[in-house]
Amino acid sequence: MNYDKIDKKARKILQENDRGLYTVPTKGLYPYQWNWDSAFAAWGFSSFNVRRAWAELETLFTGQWDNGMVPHIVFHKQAIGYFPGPDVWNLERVPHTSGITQPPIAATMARAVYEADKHYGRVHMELLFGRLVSWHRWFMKNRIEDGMVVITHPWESGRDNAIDWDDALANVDGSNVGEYHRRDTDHVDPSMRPKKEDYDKYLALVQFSRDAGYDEKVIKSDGPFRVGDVGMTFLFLRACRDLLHIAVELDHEVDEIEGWIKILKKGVERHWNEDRGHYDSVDVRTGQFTNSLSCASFLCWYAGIKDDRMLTHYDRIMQTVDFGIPSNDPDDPHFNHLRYWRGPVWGMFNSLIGIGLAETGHTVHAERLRKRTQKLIAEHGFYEYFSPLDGAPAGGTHFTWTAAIWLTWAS
Ligand code: 9YW
Repeated sequence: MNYDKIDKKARKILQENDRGLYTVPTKGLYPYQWNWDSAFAAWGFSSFNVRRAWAELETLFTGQWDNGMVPHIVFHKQAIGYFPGPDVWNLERVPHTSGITQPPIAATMARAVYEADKHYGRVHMELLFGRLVSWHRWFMKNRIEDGMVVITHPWESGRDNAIDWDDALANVDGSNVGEYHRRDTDHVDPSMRPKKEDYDKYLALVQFSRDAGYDEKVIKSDGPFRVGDVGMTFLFLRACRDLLHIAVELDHEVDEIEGWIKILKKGVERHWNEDRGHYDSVDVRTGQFTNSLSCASFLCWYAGIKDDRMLTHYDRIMQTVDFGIPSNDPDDPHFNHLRYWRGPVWGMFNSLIGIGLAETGHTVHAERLRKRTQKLIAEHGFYEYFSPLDGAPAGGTHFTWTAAIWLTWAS
């Protein structure tokens, strides 16, 4: 296999999805700037154009709210083909944004971009640092319960229709959202996307937050969906550690960030589901575990938790499928190998799990995961996700984050 050719293709995908100062996840299906996709894009750009990598992150933060929140989508300019657009979120600010957040991996990726060229990056890192701190402070103030990061919409997790949310969504009434035209299924096979009843609930949650004026206090007291997301907690803990590292490097105060890390480490303990023997999400409205073993549970190592108990599940799952790590345990009766976050394997998720494995000393596991991901992409292309059973490509094509992780990790 000629990897030079694939490297070139990956760079070309980033360039094709580049809208000047931000990158779309893929053209057609996702025509705006998505939060964590952009952080991956910046990481990818840092392998050949550090200047462009900083622009990506800086443009993302033009969407930051006054309260520190960085939204999951920034609608820089009007585009067709995606629903729900800015009119549904109905926010006055410019640039228009959505009203929820997404996994806060920007600090982690900013650190990687900075380390790619410290001389060039110093001033950019200084400028972004304060913005990163205020986003993290927003999380600590509004979204931490028992040390866990609480999501108020499945979209915030980045794993929209994960099995983890099924029980909690039973409390959301999607029957009154009115008529709407979904656009995702115009682009992609509907059997690979969330179902209509899921979308009804996603919209009901958007309408709830919008009607509450996006007031976090009201969302906390009355919100119908509030789940301590194990993936968010691990990613945020990781991001806080990276932010701490940056703070030390730039000679900033560290006490506040160290305090956050302490709280989040307690949250990690709360995520441990003793009955099932794995990290799990928690419905904070009921106090119940979601009893779902997803790819997010394997982010423990990426968060710096040296916990070998998860290796037993990891090895079992990797023996069950040809291409890991599936977004959900294949032994779960709700597993579906092609339906989005209910089974498919995502290259970008593998990169995070693989880095975590390597950093905690599981180098054989890490290398195997990297090689399998490499094979998937090299043989099939830069797809959004793949079947873990036979590697069949699925979802959108020419995907930014799949190209980004090829350049930085998989190749
Ligand atoms: C949506 C863009 C986004 C990702 C999410 C993924 C999906 C759909 O696509 O969300 O309509 O926002 O679940 O993680 O950021 O790639």
